[in-house]
Amino acid sequence: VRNVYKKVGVIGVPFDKGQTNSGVALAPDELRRAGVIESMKAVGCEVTDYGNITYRVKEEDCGSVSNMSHLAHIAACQQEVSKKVQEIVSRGELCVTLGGDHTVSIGTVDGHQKAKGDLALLWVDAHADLNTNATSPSGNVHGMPVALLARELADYWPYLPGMDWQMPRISMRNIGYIGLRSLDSYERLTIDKWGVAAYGMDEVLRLGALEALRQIRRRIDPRQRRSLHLSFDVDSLDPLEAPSTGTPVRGGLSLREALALVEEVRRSGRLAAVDLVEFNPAVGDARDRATTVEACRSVLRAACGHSRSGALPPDEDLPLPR
Ligand code: HAR
Ligand code: MN
Ligand code: MN
Repeated sequence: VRNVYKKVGVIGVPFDKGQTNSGVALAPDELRRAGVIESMKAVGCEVTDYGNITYRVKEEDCGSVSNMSHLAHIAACQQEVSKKVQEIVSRGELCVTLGGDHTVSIGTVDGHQKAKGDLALLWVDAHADLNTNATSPSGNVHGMPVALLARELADYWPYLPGMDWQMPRISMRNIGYIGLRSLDSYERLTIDKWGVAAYGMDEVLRLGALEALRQIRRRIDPRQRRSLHLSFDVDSLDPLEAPSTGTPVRGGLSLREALALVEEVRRSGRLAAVDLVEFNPAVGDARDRATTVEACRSVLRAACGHSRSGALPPDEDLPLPR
């Protein structure tokens, strides 16, 4: 299992129009500057950095939709993200996407789905990101990606100009949440109505993170055969561990819990795509930024197969020390 996805393809998506804080678009280059690509290589993976996604807004797609900010930019950017992720996953590489705000997962999940068909989506987040434009308290699209991806919610959306490439193809049955602690009332209603495998911080405390994950995986992928998509919002972590993010909520996952989760998902051998989103280098001071970068680095290393309990060297015949 350790050798599955030895090849890793990284893209950056410097996209910040799903929310209102500037700075989250700086994250991919900030993470590169901090050497996270080298850290992933040090785990033993062959890592290709495909650079940052660029896009152009098409005039004809500029129709606006109420309570949904910057739709034309989101539609154009996420279409490019989807194409690139589809290409990387099809090549058999673990696709690592450095966001950007959480709207980038509209593109990454779509691209992964187009490459692999049936997938199971694990959404690690303080928030459920399950609003439609009709229920969102903010109009910020980073609070809506799951609602755009879910098949069961397709009828709750108006026509979205520019989004024809995107099809809501994932069932609520195959979506699991862990780390939740800030839900809007319609998000709660949606989770209850469809019986979504949604585990908040209360369940993490009651069951333990690993038991919560085991239950989620049994529910979203009962036959253990789906391709796994890990969408990791850094605000799932406690703000003490990841202070540089736009909508921090106290009482979150410890890095210890998050790494155990990511290591366990990786061990499944079916992890094909990872999103790391909502790191905002402009929030907080230099020390906050450094703390958050280190948290991101360790999450990415775990996704690439790093084990905190140590691993055999790749060739397995190191000479004994004399
Ligand atoms: N639920 C709120 C909204 O829809 C807040 C969403 C906030 N942010 C995120 N998402 N970082 O994970 O506006
Ligand atoms: Mn999110
Ligand atoms: Mn969040």
